[in-house]
Amino acid sequence: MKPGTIMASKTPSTVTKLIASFALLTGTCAAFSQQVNIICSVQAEHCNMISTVYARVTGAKVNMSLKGSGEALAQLIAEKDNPKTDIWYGGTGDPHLQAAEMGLSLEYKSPSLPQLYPWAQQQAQQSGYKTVGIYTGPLGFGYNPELLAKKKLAVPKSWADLIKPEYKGDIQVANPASSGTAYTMLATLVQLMGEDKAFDYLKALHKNISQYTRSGTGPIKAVARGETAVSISFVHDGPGEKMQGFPVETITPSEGTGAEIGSMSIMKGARNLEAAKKFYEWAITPAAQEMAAAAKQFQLPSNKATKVDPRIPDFKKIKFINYDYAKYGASAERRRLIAKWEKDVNSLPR
Ligand code: S7P
Repeated sequence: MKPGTIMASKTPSTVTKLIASFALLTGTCAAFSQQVNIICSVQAEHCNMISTVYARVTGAKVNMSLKGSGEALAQLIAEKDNPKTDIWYGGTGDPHLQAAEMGLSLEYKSPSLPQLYPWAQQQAQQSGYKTVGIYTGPLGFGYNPELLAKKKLAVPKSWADLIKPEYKGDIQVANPASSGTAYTMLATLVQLMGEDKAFDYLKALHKNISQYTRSGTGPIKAVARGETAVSISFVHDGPGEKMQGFPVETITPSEGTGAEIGSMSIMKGARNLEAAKKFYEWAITPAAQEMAAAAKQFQLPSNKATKVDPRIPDFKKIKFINYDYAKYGASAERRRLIAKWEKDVNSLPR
Protein backbone atom coordinates (compact mmCIF):
# COMPACT_ATOMS: atom_id res chain seq x y z
CA MET A 1 0.00 0.00 0.00
CA LYS A 2 1.77 3.13 -1.15
CA PRO A 3 1.34 6.50 0.53
CA GLY A 4 -0.42 8.97 -1.71
CA THR A 5 -3.29 11.33 -2.10
CA ILE A 6 -6.50 10.09 -3.61
CA MET A 7 -8.45 12.39 -5.83
CA ALA A 8 -12.09 11.39 -5.86
CA SER A 9 -12.36 11.18 -9.62
CA LYS A 10 -13.13 7.56 -10.61
CA THR A 11 -16.72 6.51 -11.08
CA PRO A 12 -16.83 2.72 -11.50
CA SER A 13 -20.35 1.36 -11.66
CA THR A 14 -20.22 -0.22 -8.16
CA VAL A 15 -19.33 3.17 -6.74
CA THR A 16 -22.15 4.86 -8.65
CA LYS A 17 -24.64 2.29 -7.34
CA LEU A 18 -23.34 2.69 -3.81
CA ILE A 19 -23.63 6.45 -3.98
CA ALA A 20 -27.22 6.16 -5.16
CA SER A 21 -28.19 3.58 -2.54
CA PHE A 22 -26.40 5.44 0.22
CA ALA A 23 -28.12 8.71 -0.67
CA LEU A 24 -31.48 6.91 -0.75
CA LEU A 25 -30.88 5.19 2.57
CA THR A 26 -29.76 8.27 4.40
CA GLY A 27 -31.57 10.99 2.55
CA THR A 28 -28.20 12.68 2.32
CA CYS A 29 -27.38 15.17 -0.39
CA ALA A 30 -24.53 17.55 -0.99
CA ALA A 31 -25.84 19.66 1.87
CA PHE A 32 -22.50 20.69 3.27
CA SER A 33 -19.19 21.27 1.71
CA GLN A 34 -16.29 20.70 4.02
CA GLN A 35 -12.81 19.36 3.91
CA VAL A 36 -11.64 16.33 5.85
CA ASN A 37 -8.05 15.06 6.00
CA ILE A 38 -7.86 11.31 6.47
CA ILE A 39 -5.07 8.80 6.93
CA CYS A 40 -6.43 5.53 5.61
CA SER A 41 -4.86 2.26 6.78
CA VAL A 42 -6.97 -0.27 4.92
CA GLN A 43 -6.22 -1.44 1.39
CA ALA A 44 -6.14 1.05 -1.47
CA GLU A 45 -9.37 -0.13 -3.12
CA HIS A 46 -11.30 0.24 0.13
CA CYS A 47 -9.78 3.70 0.80
CA ASN A 48 -10.66 4.76 -2.76
CA MET A 49 -14.20 3.54 -2.39
CA ILE A 50 -14.98 5.37 0.86
CA SER A 51 -13.22 8.52 -0.29
CA THR A 52 -15.12 8.63 -3.58
CA VAL A 53 -18.53 7.75 -2.17
CA TYR A 54 -18.26 10.05 0.84
CA ALA A 55 -17.16 12.98 -1.34
CA ARG A 56 -19.99 12.41 -3.83
CA VAL A 57 -22.69 11.91 -1.24
CA THR A 58 -21.82 14.81 1.06
CA GLY A 59 -19.98 17.25 -1.17
CA ALA A 60 -17.06 17.20 1.26
CA LYS A 61 -13.52 17.48 -0.05
CA VAL A 62 -11.64 14.37 1.05
CA ASN A 63 -7.86 14.49 1.25
CA MET A 64 -6.74 10.96 1.88
CA SER A 65 -3.30 9.48 2.28
CA LEU A 66 -2.68 5.75 2.55
CA LYS A 67 -0.40 4.31 5.22
CA GLY A 68 -0.10 0.99 7.09
CA SER A 69 -0.93 1.05 10.80
CA GLY A 70 2.62 1.37 12.17
CA GLU A 71 3.58 4.03 9.65
CA ALA A 72 0.38 5.96 10.28
CA LEU A 73 1.14 6.06 14.00
CA ALA A 74 4.69 7.25 13.27
CA GLN A 75 3.31 10.11 11.13
CA LEU A 76 0.75 11.11 13.78
CA ILE A 77 3.46 11.20 16.43
CA ALA A 78 5.59 13.35 14.12
CA GLU A 79 2.75 15.84 13.56
CA LYS A 80 1.67 15.94 17.21
CA ASP A 81 2.47 19.64 17.71
CA ASN A 82 1.02 20.66 14.36
CA PRO A 83 -1.73 18.13 13.49
CA LYS A 84 -2.62 17.89 9.81
CA THR A 85 -4.83 14.83 10.08
CA ASP A 86 -8.50 14.89 11.13
CA ILE A 87 -9.33 11.20 11.01
CA TRP A 88 -7.31 8.01 11.12
CA TYR A 89 -9.47 5.39 9.40
CA GLY A 90 -8.73 1.68 9.79
CA GLY A 91 -5.61 -0.26 10.60
CA THR A 92 -5.02 -2.60 13.48
CA GLY A 93 -6.38 -1.50 16.86
CA ASP A 94 -3.20 -1.72 18.94
CA PRO A 95 -1.56 1.40 17.48
CA HIS A 96 -4.89 3.27 17.74
CA LEU A 97 -4.88 2.43 21.47
CA GLN A 98 -1.29 3.62 21.66
CA ALA A 99 -2.27 6.89 19.94
CA ALA A 100 -5.07 7.32 22.50
CA GLU A 101 -2.70 6.76 25.39
CA MET A 102 -0.20 9.21 23.91
CA GLY A 103 -2.87 11.91 23.74
CA LEU A 104 -2.87 12.01 19.95
CA SER A 105 -6.57 11.27 19.53
CA LEU A 106 -9.67 13.04 20.75
CA GLU A 107 -12.37 11.69 23.07
CA TYR A 108 -15.61 11.33 21.13
CA LYS A 109 -18.57 9.25 22.26
CA SER A 110 -20.76 8.53 19.28
CA PRO A 111 -24.52 8.29 19.86
CA SER A 112 -24.39 5.26 17.52
CA LEU A 113 -22.09 3.23 19.78
CA PRO A 114 -24.94 0.93 20.98
CA GLN A 115 -25.40 -0.15 17.34
CA LEU A 116 -21.92 -1.71 17.37
CA TYR A 117 -20.84 -5.20 18.50
CA PRO A 118 -19.48 -5.45 22.06
CA TRP A 119 -15.85 -5.88 20.83
CA ALA A 120 -16.10 -2.56 18.97
CA GLN A 121 -17.65 -0.79 21.97
CA GLN A 122 -15.00 -2.29 24.25
CA GLN A 123 -12.27 -0.83 22.05
CA ALA A 124 -13.93 2.57 22.59
CA GLN A 125 -14.33 2.15 26.37
CA GLN A 126 -10.74 0.91 26.81
CA SER A 127 -9.38 4.00 25.09
CA GLY A 128 -11.55 6.48 27.01
CA TYR A 129 -13.61 6.86 23.80
CA LYS A 130 -10.59 8.00 21.80
CA THR A 131 -10.96 5.24 19.23
CA VAL A 132 -13.65 2.79 18.11
CA GLY A 133 -13.73 -0.64 16.47
CA ILE A 134 -14.86 -0.53 12.84
CA TYR A 135 -14.08 -4.16 11.88
CA THR A 136 -12.39 -7.29 13.17
CA GLY A 137 -10.46 -10.08 11.47
CA PRO A 138 -8.43 -13.17 12.41
CA LEU A 139 -4.71 -13.68 11.95
CA GLY A 140 -3.66 -16.82 10.10
CA PHE A 141 -1.65 -18.08 7.16
CA GLY A 142 -2.00 -17.50 3.43
CA TYR A 143 -0.66 -20.17 1.09
CA ASN A 144 -0.31 -20.81 -2.62
CA PRO A 145 -1.51 -24.39 -3.21
CA GLU A 146 0.14 -24.59 -6.64
CA LEU A 147 3.53 -23.49 -5.34
CA LEU A 148 3.30 -25.77 -2.31
CA ALA A 149 2.51 -28.74 -4.60
CA LYS A 150 5.42 -27.83 -6.90
CA LYS A 151 7.76 -27.71 -3.91
CA LYS A 152 6.21 -30.89 -2.47
CA LEU A 153 5.36 -29.03 0.73
CA ALA A 154 2.27 -29.73 2.88
CA VAL A 155 -0.20 -26.99 3.79
CA PRO A 156 0.99 -25.62 7.18
CA LYS A 157 -1.78 -26.10 9.73
CA SER A 158 -0.15 -24.88 12.93
CA TRP A 159 2.36 -22.40 14.30
CA ALA A 160 4.54 -25.48 14.95
CA ASP A 161 4.49 -26.38 11.24
CA LEU A 162 5.92 -22.98 10.22
CA ILE A 163 9.24 -23.63 11.97
CA LYS A 164 9.86 -26.97 10.25
CA PRO A 165 13.10 -26.84 8.21
CA GLU A 166 11.32 -27.70 4.94
CA TYR A 167 9.71 -24.22 4.88
CA LYS A 168 13.10 -22.44 4.95
CA GLY A 169 12.97 -19.41 2.67
CA ASP A 170 9.31 -19.98 1.79
CA ILE A 171 7.57 -17.78 4.37
CA GLN A 172 6.97 -14.02 4.39
CA VAL A 173 5.63 -11.86 7.20
CA ALA A 174 5.80 -8.10 7.75
CA ASN A 175 8.12 -6.28 10.15
CA PRO A 176 6.31 -5.55 13.47
CA ALA A 177 7.96 -2.12 13.65
CA SER A 178 6.15 -0.91 10.54
CA SER A 179 3.17 -3.26 10.42
CA GLY A 180 0.18 -3.65 12.69
CA THR A 181 -0.45 -7.10 11.20
CA ALA A 182 3.00 -8.31 12.25
CA TYR A 183 2.65 -6.73 15.69
CA THR A 184 -0.63 -8.67 16.06
CA MET A 185 1.38 -11.83 15.32
CA LEU A 186 4.03 -10.90 17.90
CA ALA A 187 1.46 -10.15 20.61
CA THR A 188 -0.56 -13.26 19.71
CA LEU A 189 2.47 -15.55 20.08
CA VAL A 190 3.45 -13.97 23.41
CA GLN A 191 -0.08 -14.56 24.72
CA LEU A 192 -0.30 -18.06 23.28
CA MET A 193 3.10 -19.40 24.39
CA GLY A 194 4.36 -17.06 27.12
CA GLU A 195 7.07 -14.52 26.34
CA ASP A 196 10.20 -16.70 26.61
CA LYS A 197 8.81 -19.51 24.49
CA ALA A 198 7.35 -17.03 21.99
CA PHE A 199 10.76 -15.43 21.45
CA ASP A 200 12.40 -18.87 21.07
CA TYR A 201 9.70 -19.62 18.52
CA LEU A 202 10.27 -16.31 16.68
CA LYS A 203 14.01 -17.05 16.48
CA ALA A 204 13.25 -20.45 14.93
CA LEU A 205 10.71 -18.87 12.56
CA HIS A 206 13.30 -16.25 11.55
CA LYS A 207 15.36 -19.01 9.88
CA ASN A 208 12.44 -19.78 7.56
CA ILE A 209 11.54 -16.18 6.65
CA SER A 210 12.65 -15.01 3.20
CA GLN A 211 11.63 -11.38 3.78
CA TYR A 212 10.11 -9.09 6.41
CA THR A 213 7.98 -6.71 4.39
CA ARG A 214 7.10 -3.12 5.33
CA SER A 215 3.36 -3.58 4.84
CA GLY A 216 1.22 -6.28 6.46
CA THR A 217 -0.67 -7.02 3.25
CA GLY A 218 2.52 -7.46 1.19
CA PRO A 219 3.10 -11.13 2.12
CA ILE A 220 -0.32 -12.45 1.04
CA LYS A 221 -0.01 -10.54 -2.24
CA ALA A 222 3.38 -12.22 -2.71
CA VAL A 223 1.75 -15.61 -2.01
CA ALA A 224 -1.02 -14.90 -4.51
CA ARG A 225 1.53 -13.97 -7.20
CA GLY A 226 3.65 -17.08 -6.60
CA GLU A 227 6.59 -15.15 -5.10
CA THR A 228 6.47 -17.07 -1.83
CA ALA A 229 4.59 -20.18 -0.75
CA VAL A 230 3.32 -19.10 2.69
CA SER A 231 2.51 -15.86 4.52
CA ILE A 232 1.45 -14.88 8.01
CA SER A 233 -1.47 -12.57 7.29
CA PHE A 234 -4.98 -11.62 8.18
CA VAL A 235 -7.14 -14.32 6.63
CA HIS A 236 -9.73 -11.76 5.47
CA ASP A 237 -7.08 -10.50 3.02
CA GLY A 238 -7.25 -13.83 1.11
CA PRO A 239 -10.64 -13.68 -0.67
CA GLY A 240 -9.87 -10.36 -2.39
CA GLU A 241 -6.72 -11.84 -3.95
CA LYS A 242 -8.62 -14.98 -4.95
CA MET A 243 -11.31 -12.88 -6.65
CA GLN A 244 -8.60 -11.52 -8.92
CA GLY A 245 -7.91 -15.08 -10.10
CA PHE A 246 -4.80 -15.79 -8.01
CA PRO A 247 -4.26 -19.24 -6.46
CA VAL A 248 -4.41 -18.39 -2.77
CA GLU A 249 -6.03 -20.05 0.24
CA THR A 250 -6.02 -19.26 3.94
CA ILE A 251 -6.02 -21.26 7.15
CA THR A 252 -5.90 -20.44 10.87
CA PRO A 253 -3.41 -22.24 13.14
CA SER A 254 -4.70 -25.20 15.16
CA GLU A 255 -3.14 -23.97 18.44
CA GLY A 256 -5.22 -20.79 18.34
CA THR A 257 -4.80 -17.29 17.00
CA GLY A 258 -5.42 -13.60 17.64
CA ALA A 259 -7.59 -11.08 15.86
CA GLU A 260 -7.30 -7.39 15.14
CA ILE A 261 -9.94 -4.84 16.03
CA GLY A 262 -9.55 -2.47 13.10
CA SER A 263 -10.20 1.00 14.50
CA MET A 264 -10.93 4.63 13.70
CA SER A 265 -9.86 7.72 15.66
CA ILE A 266 -10.47 11.47 15.48
CA MET A 267 -7.20 13.31 15.96
CA LYS A 268 -6.71 15.82 18.75
CA GLY A 269 -6.28 19.31 17.30
CA ALA A 270 -8.15 18.28 14.13
CA ARG A 271 -8.45 21.39 11.99
CA ASN A 272 -11.77 20.20 10.56
CA LEU A 273 -13.39 18.80 13.67
CA GLU A 274 -17.04 19.04 12.59
CA ALA A 275 -16.23 17.43 9.26
CA ALA A 276 -14.27 14.73 11.09
CA LYS A 277 -17.24 13.91 13.34
CA LYS A 278 -19.56 13.73 10.31
CA PHE A 279 -17.22 11.33 8.55
CA TYR A 280 -16.88 9.24 11.74
CA GLU A 281 -20.66 8.92 12.12
CA TRP A 282 -21.00 8.00 8.45
CA ALA A 283 -18.22 5.41 8.62
CA ILE A 284 -20.01 3.35 11.28
CA THR A 285 -23.32 3.18 9.41
CA PRO A 286 -24.24 -0.17 7.80
CA ALA A 287 -24.38 1.51 4.36
CA ALA A 288 -20.79 2.75 4.65
CA GLN A 289 -19.52 -0.51 6.12
CA GLU A 290 -21.05 -2.59 3.33
CA MET A 291 -18.69 -0.83 0.93
CA ALA A 292 -15.77 -2.86 2.25
CA ALA A 293 -17.02 -6.06 0.60
CA ALA A 294 -17.75 -4.11 -2.60
CA ALA A 295 -14.08 -3.10 -2.51
CA LYS A 296 -13.06 -6.77 -2.02
CA GLN A 297 -12.30 -6.37 1.69
CA PHE A 298 -13.67 -9.06 3.97
CA GLN A 299 -13.21 -8.08 7.61
CA LEU A 300 -16.26 -8.49 9.88
CA PRO A 301 -17.87 -5.02 10.15
CA SER A 302 -18.64 -3.55 13.57
CA ASN A 303 -22.23 -2.35 13.08
CA LYS A 304 -24.61 -5.17 14.04
CA ALA A 305 -26.95 -4.20 11.17
CA THR A 306 -24.28 -4.35 8.44
CA LYS A 307 -24.87 -7.23 6.00
CA VAL A 308 -22.24 -9.95 6.43
CA ASP A 309 -20.75 -11.05 3.12
CA PRO A 310 -20.42 -14.89 2.89
CA ARG A 311 -16.70 -14.52 2.10
CA ILE A 312 -16.03 -13.02 5.53
CA PRO A 313 -14.22 -15.64 7.69
CA ASP A 314 -16.55 -17.67 9.90
CA PHE A 315 -15.45 -16.77 13.43
CA LYS A 316 -17.30 -19.74 14.91
CA LYS A 317 -14.91 -22.13 13.13
CA ILE A 318 -11.73 -20.45 14.42
CA LYS A 319 -9.92 -21.14 17.70
CA PHE A 320 -9.12 -17.74 19.23
CA ILE A 321 -6.92 -16.76 22.15
CA ASN A 322 -8.39 -14.27 24.59
CA TYR A 323 -6.38 -11.33 23.16
CA ASP A 324 -5.70 -8.68 25.77
CA TYR A 325 -6.16 -5.52 23.69
CA ALA A 326 -5.58 -3.12 26.59
CA LYS A 327 -2.25 -4.68 27.57
CA TYR A 328 -0.82 -5.16 24.08
CA GLY A 329 -2.09 -1.80 22.84
CA ALA A 330 -0.28 0.03 25.65
CA SER A 331 2.60 2.18 24.37
CA ALA A 332 5.26 0.82 26.68
CA GLU A 333 4.39 -2.82 25.99
CA ARG A 334 4.19 -2.35 22.24
CA ARG A 335 7.52 -0.48 22.15
CA ARG A 336 9.19 -3.01 24.45
CA LEU A 337 8.10 -6.04 22.42
CA ILE A 338 9.07 -4.49 19.11
CA ALA A 339 12.50 -3.43 20.45
CA LYS A 340 13.05 -6.93 21.85
CA TRP A 341 12.08 -8.47 18.52
CA GLU A 342 14.54 -6.16 16.68
CA LYS A 343 17.35 -6.99 19.10
CA ASP A 344 16.79 -10.70 19.77
CA VAL A 345 15.28 -11.86 16.49
CA ASN A 346 15.73 -9.53 13.53
CA SER A 347 19.45 -9.04 14.20
CA LEU A 348 20.11 -12.78 13.88
CA PRO A 349 21.56 -14.17 10.65
CA ARG A 350 19.26 -16.37 8.58
O1 S7P B 1 -6.97 -3.66 4.76
C1 S7P B 1 -6.45 -4.88 5.08
C2 S7P B 1 -5.79 -4.87 6.41
O2 S7P B 1 -5.22 -6.15 6.58
O3 S7P B 1 -4.76 -3.87 6.47
C3 S7P B 1 -4.86 -3.19 7.70
C4 S7P B 1 -3.59 -2.82 8.38
O4 S7P B 1 -3.24 -1.50 8.13
C5 S7P B 1 -2.50 -3.69 7.93
O5 S7P B 1 -1.46 -2.93 7.51
P1 S7P B 1 -0.08 -2.99 8.25
O6 S7P B 1 0.09 -4.37 8.79
O7 S7P B 1 0.87 -2.67 7.14
O8 S7P B 1 -0.04 -1.97 9.35
C6 S7P B 1 -5.71 -4.06 8.57
O9 S7P B 1 -6.27 -3.37 9.63
C7 S7P B 1 -6.69 -4.53 7.57
O10 S7P B 1 -7.51 -5.56 7.98
